[in-house]
Amino acid sequence: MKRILSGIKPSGTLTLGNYIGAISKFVELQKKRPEDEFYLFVADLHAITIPQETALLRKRTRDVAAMYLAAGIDPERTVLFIQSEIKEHAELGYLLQCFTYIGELERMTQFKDKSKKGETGLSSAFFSYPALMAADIILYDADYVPVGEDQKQHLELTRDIAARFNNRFGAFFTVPEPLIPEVGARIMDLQDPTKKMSKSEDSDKGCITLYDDRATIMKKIRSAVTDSVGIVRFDPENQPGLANLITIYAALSGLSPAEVVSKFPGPGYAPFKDACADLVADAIGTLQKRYEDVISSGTLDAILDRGRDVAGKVAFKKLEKAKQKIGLGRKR
Ligand code: AQP
Repeated sequence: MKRILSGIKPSGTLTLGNYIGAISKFVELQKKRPEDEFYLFVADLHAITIPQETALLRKRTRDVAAMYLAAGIDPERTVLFIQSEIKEHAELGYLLQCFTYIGELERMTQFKDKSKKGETGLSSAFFSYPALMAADIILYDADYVPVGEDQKQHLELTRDIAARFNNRFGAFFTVPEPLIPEVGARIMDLQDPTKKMSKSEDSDKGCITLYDDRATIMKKIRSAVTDSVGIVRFDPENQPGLANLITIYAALSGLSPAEVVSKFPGPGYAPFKDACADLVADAIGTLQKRYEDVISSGTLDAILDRGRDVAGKVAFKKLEKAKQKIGLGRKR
């Protein structure tokens, strides 16, 4: 039996990128692997590395949990919890900072991107957050971590930190492996296909959120930036905007990009864009209905309480042992 773990930070409104690259893949994995254990958390401690508004953060935290359920995770087979409700994450995060080099953190793309943009007032937690992310994962000895492409580098650092700890104190943490989807690992902004679709960016037109209505989705996809070639081809290098839409279509339909292309012999992009918009609007519409059902069912808190209790016990034991290995406190 393997343990599979993933998380999303409630740092903005969930996007189609989060759904395709992470949430839907987690659900698929759970269906495909009935023998495995699934841990899923809302990474609210990560969200506050950038300033958040109190009430909005609380709402988004519940929303992420509800959206996972709406997407079809099985609450009976998932330990679903909120990161900040298990204090061991922060404590192990600190301990792992002591096993992480400043140079490694400086090389993280997310940090470099923000620094390059000349953003000032970045918190030290934003800098050190990959160590907390490592803690989130190895605290539970997760074997596999399904994530989108943008998290690959953080996963590699997690593996290095776990291996470093193990080299020093003997085999203790499981060294996790990332699971990155073949299709949809990096959904791009519809207005700027060189940029990832992100929940915390102010790109309203380029970003489809999981709360957009049908008309908004149709409009955003119809006005997505493409090119003047006029032939539906999957060519990410020369037709990046179109390739992004084909990827979205492929991910939601289960077809390969080549199969999607063969459905639209052209000329022009309008029929393809309309079909893509319909597919996205249907998928998000279904998700929204199920989200309403989850919220009105009133079961969310009980599921999160159970998740907290189960994850809390595992986390407590692992952290205690880690502290003993390091030599902290008195020997027990
Ligand atoms: N555009 C994307 N395409 C595919 N997958 C994506 N993910 C994020 N954006 C895309 C995946 O969704 C999960 C969410 O991870 P996160 O919330 O911890 O942070 P993130 O990766 O930084 O996501 P965002 O949406 O870009 O958030 P902000 O704007 O707050 O930084 C991960 O598995 C991620 O790979």
